[in-house]
Amino acid sequence: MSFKTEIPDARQFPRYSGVCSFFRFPLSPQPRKVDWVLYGVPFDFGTSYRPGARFGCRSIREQSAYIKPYHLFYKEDLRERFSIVDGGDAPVAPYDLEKNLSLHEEFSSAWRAQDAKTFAIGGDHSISVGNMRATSKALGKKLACIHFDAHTDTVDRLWDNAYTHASPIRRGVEEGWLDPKKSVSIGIRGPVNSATELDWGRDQGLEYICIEDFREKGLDLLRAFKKKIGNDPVYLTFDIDCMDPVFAPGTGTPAIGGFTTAEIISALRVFKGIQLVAADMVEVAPGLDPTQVTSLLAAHLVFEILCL
Ligand SMILES: [Mn+2]
Repeated sequence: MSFKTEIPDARQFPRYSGVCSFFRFPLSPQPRKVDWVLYGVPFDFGTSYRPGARFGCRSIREQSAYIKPYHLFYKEDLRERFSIVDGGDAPVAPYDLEKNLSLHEEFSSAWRAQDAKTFAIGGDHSISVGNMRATSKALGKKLACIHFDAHTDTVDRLWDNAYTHASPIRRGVEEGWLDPKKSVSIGIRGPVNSATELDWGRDQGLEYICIEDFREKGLDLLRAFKKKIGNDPVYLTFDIDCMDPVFAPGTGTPAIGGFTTAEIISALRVFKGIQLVAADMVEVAPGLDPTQVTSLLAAHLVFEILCL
């Protein structure tokens, strides 16, 4: 740990005061040697249905102000385990999906060059490929992938675009950043466009834990996958629409019958101890949720993921 992560004392500086950063961690627009950098990617031009995820990172920053650093269940303090900063927002290229990914990759790579683990907070799901590229290139190997989502995200093209929010898993595998035989998509559910929805992924060796599998066999399926990936470096990508819209209404493509808050916390905790090297939280569209509970949940889940 290169420096001590300082958070303003909430008894002196109330949580609602000051300039907003993720979890009130120090802001550091310049890459530096830290264990983790959290940064925003305010981009949603990869959205196919209801837009608004470009405002996700700002809203998650705001809601994260209330999250305290000590994990009661793991008995660990984030500040003592890691040096963490808020790296600000990656530059974005509105209207240009591919250029946006290049800018994101460059931003993420600058942090990886300082040996920082990179946590991207979107934005829509198209942004993930930028962080996958930077991480896999920096480590010189393919990454195992834990993907929470209602959707497979293996669509080849939407209106001739290859880099939309419906295709990050497909591009990640095709471009060689993800190892499909060490990848799982958790929370998948219908209705879908056709009977062949899962075929491309299965042909690559990708594992699917549909919500019905989870309901029937529970956490054992996740434990088995954890065993399979062992000590491999892992990319965790979390699409908030894996949650039931009752718990996370603020997202562009909601799907009923998803995880409850209690279920997702248990599911994530199965993965305690994995070799997590990078992550993202995507598809929070705060304008669709006047209560902001979606952003509050996303902020808590970022905390849970960091504590893995
Ligand atoms: Mn997705």
